[in-house]
Amino acid sequence: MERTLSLIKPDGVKKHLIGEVIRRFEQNGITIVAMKMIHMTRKQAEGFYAVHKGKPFFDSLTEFMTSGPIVALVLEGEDVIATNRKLMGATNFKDAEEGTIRREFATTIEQNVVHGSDAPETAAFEINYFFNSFEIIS
Ligand code: IDP
Ligand code: MG
Repeated sequence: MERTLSLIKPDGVKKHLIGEVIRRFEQNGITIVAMKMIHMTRKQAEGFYAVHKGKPFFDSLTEFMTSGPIVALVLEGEDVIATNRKLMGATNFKDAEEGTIRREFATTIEQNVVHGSDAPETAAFEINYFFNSFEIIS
């Protein structure tokens, strides 16, 4: 069993895609073990995306991620990190496979509806960033 962090980004929440995204997780055998809605501060967004500090899109990305509420979820399942990334599709929706969340709903490379951890180490850091142990169902 593996866990990963998913975020429904401000564009996804604004477009009323919370249910659609969660439906895709559940229909693909993924179990939700934690969930909350939050509106991040700039500091919180900068800390979350610290690996991207210095990149040309960093300021715009952290501004976007604080432009409205997000939904944070901890997903659990076998190979859930890879399964979630597959359901999300490529970062740039134009490169994303047909039928993926980003291909269907993203509007720009930045406003791509969902975040998903990309490896076990980043999943551990990112889950911890949003949830304490009492908030995750075991
Ligand atoms: P990922 O979300 O598919 O893991 P990352 O490379 O980790 O992609 O980038 C994090 C987020 O930063 C992306 O989801 C997207 O919102 C934004 N982003 C990535 N590359 C660009 C870019 O070239 N221009 C604008 N925004 C970008
Ligand atoms: Mg990433």
